[in-house]
Amino acid sequence: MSVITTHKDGEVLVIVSNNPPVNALGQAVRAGLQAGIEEALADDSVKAVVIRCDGRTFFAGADITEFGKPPVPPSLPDVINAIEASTKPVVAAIHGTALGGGLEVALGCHYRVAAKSAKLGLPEVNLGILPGAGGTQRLPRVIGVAEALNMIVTGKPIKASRGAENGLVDKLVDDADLEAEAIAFAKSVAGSADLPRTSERTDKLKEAAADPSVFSNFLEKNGRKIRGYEAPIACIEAVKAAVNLPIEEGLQKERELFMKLVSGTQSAALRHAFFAERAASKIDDIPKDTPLIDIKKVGILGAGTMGGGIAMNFLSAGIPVTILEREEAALERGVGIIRKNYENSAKRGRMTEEQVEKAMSLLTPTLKMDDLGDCDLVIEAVFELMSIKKDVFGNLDKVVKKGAILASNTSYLNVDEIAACTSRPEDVVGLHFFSPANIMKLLEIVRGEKTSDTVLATSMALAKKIGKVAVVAGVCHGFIGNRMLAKRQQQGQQMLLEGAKPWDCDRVLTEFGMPMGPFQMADLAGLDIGWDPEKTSSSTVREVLCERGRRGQKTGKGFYDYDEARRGTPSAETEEIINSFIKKSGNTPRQIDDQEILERLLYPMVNEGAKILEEGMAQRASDIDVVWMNGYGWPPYTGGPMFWADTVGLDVILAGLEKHADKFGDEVTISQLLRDKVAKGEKFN
Ligand code: T1G
Repeated sequence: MSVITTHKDGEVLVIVSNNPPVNALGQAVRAGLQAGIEEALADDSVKAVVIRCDGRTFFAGADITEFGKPPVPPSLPDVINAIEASTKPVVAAIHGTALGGGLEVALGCHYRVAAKSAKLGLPEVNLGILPGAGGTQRLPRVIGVAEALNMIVTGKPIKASRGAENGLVDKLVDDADLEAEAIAFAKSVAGSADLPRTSERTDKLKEAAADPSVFSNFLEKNGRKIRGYEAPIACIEAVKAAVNLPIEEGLQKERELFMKLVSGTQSAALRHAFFAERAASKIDDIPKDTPLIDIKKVGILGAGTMGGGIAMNFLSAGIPVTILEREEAALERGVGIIRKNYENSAKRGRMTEEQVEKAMSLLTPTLKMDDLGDCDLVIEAVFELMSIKKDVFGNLDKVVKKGAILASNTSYLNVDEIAACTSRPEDVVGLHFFSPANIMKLLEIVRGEKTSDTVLATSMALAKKIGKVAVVAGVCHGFIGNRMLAKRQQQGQQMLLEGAKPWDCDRVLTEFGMPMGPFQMADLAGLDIGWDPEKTSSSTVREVLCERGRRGQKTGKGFYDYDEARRGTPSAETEEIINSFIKKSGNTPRQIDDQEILERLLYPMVNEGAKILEEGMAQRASDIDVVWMNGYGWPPYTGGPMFWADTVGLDVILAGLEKHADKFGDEVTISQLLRDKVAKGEKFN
């Protein structure tokens, strides 16, 4: 069955694509589209053409799996030029998501009819490239430079209704009537001589040609967000070419920029991130048709920062939540923070007042654990102490209905030990959310030894429903993310005693592309996590900082001194404390260069990632990359720690680990998997 078929409806030839799952514009689709246009032009009885897609969406772009392979004609630009050059009107019938090359096909058409629920966008920048089939030249010609610049550089799609306002969509129709409306529209323009070819338009370019400040204003507004990325800059350059060059030269410029980006490491890393995120949702060793539990009601134990954030994920997805606290005051405070967070989102226009009230109406606060009895899932978010966790799960086991999922939001602790406190360890799983839990995309699903397939599959499906990127992790201390983080933090502390300054380490990692370094992160989280003023003994830099009231941003000082706006500056007191420890250690402080700092902070993380893989605590290396890109701000344009290690070269990583072995001591022992891969010349991904 060909992916492209054609049929006639009166004098209209309808070209239909059926290439599941998302009608990607692979070679067969491109060739079919070209043949369809040729068929229409060769048949005198045909007066107009409609292009539409079967399945869940209009073309969602070029076939990303073809990237990096030798191109097979016809190219997408050639197909689109053929559509645009057609002497018979071509109408695009858009539903689902017209993205990338899909929107470029629609821009090559003379008219666009869209279903009300459709979205239209050019997300190529998210793959480290730019629209390479005319999108950067044609979109500004239709909707103007400012909005086109925003769509192309941010990659964010717009709703069809906005398309109807800005001229991208010629007619907005009910989803069910799309094909009929598109054919009727085609019949209404059939035979018209003067077809609106997008590439011939310049009216929407004049304003920017007269006043190019639209570009500098855009950069000023978005500069911080695109720091470190190559593609956004190239996108701006391409749109400038649309304003300043004739269409042919503009298309040429776009192509040059596209070819440079698509063969670069950033795009390879971002494409890896795209597929890694989709792979993470697959659990290799459980059947695809594993039955799922229908989660209609969720219970949250603890209305603190984590409990409140976790609750919001379910409320925002329309799932009722019962939230439990021990004291009225704590409950009121927790519920109050949830409402405030929602109202802040409404103030920023991210949701309506109605949506705020709808979400809050689904929340039931309680002081009685029995009220969690009929929940389908209960998530515990109480203090990170094993004795408390065991106590809570013992009680939950008594009150929550059989068949419900009992989940712990622990960040480190042994989920099997917690599960053993119940009569139903098969129903126990770790659901490790990241703070702020209503914002951070990552969810580590911690698979216990006895966790059932149904509980695991249900957790993965639920994660998608609440908009999380979920990764399965095994039971080990700190699971995937925190286990690797501990190695980085440990080396940061170690280097302080050798002469490195906290702000040197942080600068090296922020220049690498991380949002913050180990010491900025420690100050944000609070230096007193796990610190006991009763038992403190001035035995570490961190203890002395806490003893001196320097407990992080919340106390206005930690490793750094902070001003009212929480901007950190290096602290002389911290330096004096560190120097006293260096003196006590008998070390001779030395200048540690940036490369050594980078190697000692990141190589042990990669090594720990390799151990996580060899122990089976992660299904695949790309899962580790997904954890770090979605939970710890690892720069996606390097693909995550394991992909980055592949680009640096595993032999280089191994050599670096061996070079610094004397400074690592027992903290870092080299993974056998890493050694084996180097020996075989293999990569992690
Ligand atoms: N090519 C190949 N496979 C694709 C694909 C694509 N463009 N889009 C999705 N898939 C696969 C995906 O890997 C998954 O596979 C399945 O489809 C379902 O996807 C010249 C060069 C459309 C919004 O960037 O954003 O055009 O895991 O799980 O959540 O200018 O997929 O099942 O094996 O994501 O419903 C530009 C990318 C390409 C859009 C649907 N287009 N796709 O989301 O399903 S570059 C994009 C998406 C381009 C031109 C340039 C989303 C979606 P599997 P899914 P979903």
